Formats: sequence, C-alpha cells, structure tokens
Amino acid sequence: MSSKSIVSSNDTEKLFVSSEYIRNRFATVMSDMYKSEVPLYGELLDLVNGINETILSESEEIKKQLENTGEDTRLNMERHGAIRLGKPSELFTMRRLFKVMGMFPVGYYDLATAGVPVHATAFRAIENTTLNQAPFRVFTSLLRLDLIDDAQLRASIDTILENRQIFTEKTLKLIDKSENQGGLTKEDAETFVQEALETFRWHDTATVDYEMYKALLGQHRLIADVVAFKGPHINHLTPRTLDIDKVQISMEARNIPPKDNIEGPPARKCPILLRQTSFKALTEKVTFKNQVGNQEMGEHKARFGEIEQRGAAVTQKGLDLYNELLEKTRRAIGGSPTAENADEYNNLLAENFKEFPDSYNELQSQELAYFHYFTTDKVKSISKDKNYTKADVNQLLQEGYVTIEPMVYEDFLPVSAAGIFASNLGTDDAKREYEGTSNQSLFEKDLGEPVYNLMKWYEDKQDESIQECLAKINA
Ligand code: OOG
Ligand code: NI
Repeated sequence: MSSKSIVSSNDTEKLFVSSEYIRNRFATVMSDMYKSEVPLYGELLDLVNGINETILSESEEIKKQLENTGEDTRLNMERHGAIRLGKPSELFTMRRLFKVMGMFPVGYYDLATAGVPVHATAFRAIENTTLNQAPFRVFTSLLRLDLIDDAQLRASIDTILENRQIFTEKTLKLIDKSENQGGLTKEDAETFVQEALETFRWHDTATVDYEMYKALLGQHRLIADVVAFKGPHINHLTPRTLDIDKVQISMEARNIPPKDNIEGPPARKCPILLRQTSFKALTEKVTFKNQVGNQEMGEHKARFGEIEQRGAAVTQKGLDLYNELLEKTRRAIGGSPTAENADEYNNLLAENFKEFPDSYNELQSQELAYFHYFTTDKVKSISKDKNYTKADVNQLLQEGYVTIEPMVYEDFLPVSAAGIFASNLGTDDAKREYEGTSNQSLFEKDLGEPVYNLMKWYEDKQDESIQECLAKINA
C-alpha cells in the first residue's frame, strides 16, 4: 500500500488513519489468530501461495490481466471469513463495526431454501481502489428464529441470546467515537482492531449446559453453533487461488481432506463467478457447565478451511444461465453431489456448461459478463469528427480503440454457500427443509439500512469504466 493512502486528515488537524489501513490491520491480526487456532489454515495458505506463484510465473496472460485490473497487488492479501450471528442487534452493531473498516453490506443471500435457517449479506469494500488495497470481506449470516417450529426451544434461545453481549465495551466506545469524529487515530485504530478481534475469537467453554446444547443440536447443528457460545467465532478464512483444481489435488497429497466436490461452475478457460472447496470442520473439545456448577466435556464442530478461485462477474443474463445449468445438473443426479456420485456430477456439469460461452469476447458481446474497459494507444489517431457514446463501444472494441478485462466477482453464491455449510454440518442437517419465504426487508430492518444491490454494483462499475474511456476518446 502506498504511504499516501494510510493517512487522511480532517479539519480538526487530527490525523486519522484510512479505513483501508484499519481493514488491512484487522485482516492481518485475524489471519494470525486463525493460524494459531487452526494450524491447518496456515498450511493451506502456504499451499495456495505456492500455486499462485507458479501460475504467475507460467502464465503471462493471467499475470497481465491481474496487473491491468489492479488485482495483482491484492492476490496474497485476499481473504474472506464468515460469522454467524444470533440476534438482530448483533447484526446492527456488526454493520457499524465493519463500517469503521470501510466495509459495507452488499447483496442478500437467503439460505433457508437450501436447508440452512439463516439469511445473510457480505460486508466488503465498494470502490475498486479500496478493494485492491484491502480486499478483506466477511460473509455474515443471521439466524432466522422464525423458522424454528419448536416454540419452547425458540423461547429458550431468545433468553440465552438476550443475555449475551458479543462486543467489548471498548469496541462499542470506539465505534461511537469513529462515527462522531469521522475516523480514528492510529492509536485508537490499533485498540479498535485488538478489541474487535475479541468478538471473533473461539471460546472452548459453552454458555449453556450439555442438555441445552443437545437440544439445540437436535434442531440444527448450526443453531447450536450460534447459540451455545459467547460470540460468533470466525468459522473459516479463505485465501484466493488462481487454480483451485491444483489446490484440491495438492490438499489430498498433503493429507488435508477436501470436501468431495468443488462448488460452483466447472473449470473453464475463462473462469466465471466463484469456485470453492473446503476441508471438513475440526472436532474441538468444549466444556459445558451444568446448573450445579459441575463441568462436563463434549465436542463441537464449527471451524473449517476453505479455498476459492474467483472469475468474471456475470450479468443477470449470465447468472440466469448459470443457475439454469447448475440446476439441470443437480436435478439429474438428484440434488447435491455426494462422495459416490461426485465424478458423475462433475462430468455432467462440464457437459452442461458447454452451453456457456467460454471466451471473453463472446461473454462481452452476448452481455453475459461484466468488464473493465481500457483505451489503447490507437486512440491517439481516432477521428475526432464525432462524439462517441456508449452505443459506439462495441464498434470501438472491434476496431481496437478499446480493450477489455473481466471484472472479478467480489461476492458469493447462495447454492455454494449452502454446500459449504452442509459439508461441515453433516448430511442430516443438509436434507432439512424450511417453509417460508425469504425476508430481505426484515433483514434490512435488523441491519439498520438496505444492502447494496449486487448486480447494480457491477453495472455501475462497468459503466464508470466505459465513461472514462469515452471521456479520453472525446477529449
Ligand atoms: C458461511 C458459508 C458461506 C462462502 O464462502 O460461501 C461462505 C458459513 O458457513 O457460515 O463463506
Ligand atoms: Ni466461505
């Protein structure tokens, strides 16, 4: 990061650090914490870094592409994490906490239809430059108590959650301070980062007794994970690889057992959206306290490792085609793939996706994906006797006055997310079905503001890049 972007001043003459600086610090301390809590994560980072280095040294094309879009500098910092919250006020404060780090809620994901009783958003930066400086993002889900049919258990959960405070006093004070004065000094930022980290820490003592834990588990493993602990421990941190198939094979070779199949689209020349794989959740020892103060030992599975490969963001038309081909494949094998039919699933997926054009030119001309537009040197010699508009862009592209690079998909996929949840929760939970409709307006009410519309975000970014080109051409 350039030194210029670390500090910004305000009119009270105090020096505030930028939100990118705070976000990077937070991502770093989080990564260090997770490395010490889940050593396999550190091993996965080594693996991913090694594979990325090889690819960058072997493929001039990929290297150039990442340089042109500015993603080259962020590749090795790139991580996403996930947390699961229990009650509305936690989501509300979490939004304020992430805002201190320049992270905003983008997209609404309903996972109930896929058998997971939560809905979610992803907190991330929303400007290209700030994304490239500090790409850290957090998939944040909120338990949907309204989907739990057992009224008595629902009441107990309410009471348990009512009594917990997942944020430290100092964190809350510093969020207020940042909101009131428009930023934090370097010293405050460091305290904020360390205090905020506490919310994401693993606790090996449950807040409920073993009986209650079992009752929660009986409803859904995820409910036990959210309700039985002091806070929303970070459950995975995911580095970005440039070749997930290589990682999947190397994981097996290193005795890190991956899940049975890679979520998302098949391998392609021009990757789209997001492909993900993970290693199974660890079995961790947990202490439960019963009413008379005695301790009982048990275990819990929550934290796992995940790797992702990101490709081009697709338009609504592209997403519809993606969903259609994915659903067609899932239907043919009878739902989510299992260890037994993973090969069959992958072959069929590859076969079905032949329908999805696999060159950037086709993806552009058929408006299936989003692109950054750049002017070329040829622009110097362009005829100036007309004013070029958006309608001329395809012509300009064909004639070599502008070029394109794919816009990377910055977000998540609900079916994949459900698959990741399921692979770590056990198949019984994955088969569960929840009645009820998705409830974005309730989510936004709890959040305290609307989420950014995901498609519109890419549309706007593409538009900005086209307008910049036109401004240069018409200058
Ligand atoms: C979140 C799963 C979603 C992803 O990469 O799709 C996710 C969770 O298990 O809490 O992180
Ligand atoms: Ni994830």
